[in-house]
Amino acid sequence: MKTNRTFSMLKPDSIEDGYMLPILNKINDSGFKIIALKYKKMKRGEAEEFYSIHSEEPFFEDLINFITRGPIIAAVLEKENAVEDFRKLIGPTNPEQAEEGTIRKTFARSMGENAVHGSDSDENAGIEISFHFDEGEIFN
Ligand code: 3AN
Repeated sequence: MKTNRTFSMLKPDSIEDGYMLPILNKINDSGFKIIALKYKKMKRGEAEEFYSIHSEEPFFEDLINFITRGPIIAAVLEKENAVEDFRKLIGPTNPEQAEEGTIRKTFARSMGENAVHGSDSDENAGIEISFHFDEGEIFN
């Protein structure tokens, strides 16, 4: 399997709950190399673009309000099979359905406030990484 990249974002709930470092540790200890990292607050327009796939969903407004209400941590992670392995590590969108040991089971509050984002395909990983980072901000 090839070494590749995925995009992750620690969402405002996990920062508010004091889980920034525990989650970064868990990611590191699970074999992902953190090759880019940024602490930032997303602007409304940025969030609407990032989540444009959900623009017709009934939860869209709540999602945008949530993701822009406080800072996030954006990260680029490198590992063999990064996208799939990271989705396994975080667990499903609804933390109630997540297995013990997954990030969402341990740290998420709810379906809407589920602690962390992980790209769902290599294609989207590429799009999401370049949305948040210039190539010069990525170190590997
Ligand atoms: P994931 O983050 O597991 O890939 P997506 O991309 O389908 O999930 O959804 C993006 C975000 O939108 C989720 N992380 C969650 O915060 C929110 N979301 C998705 N589905 C729902 C839902 N049915 N109700 C409330 N919020 C949702």
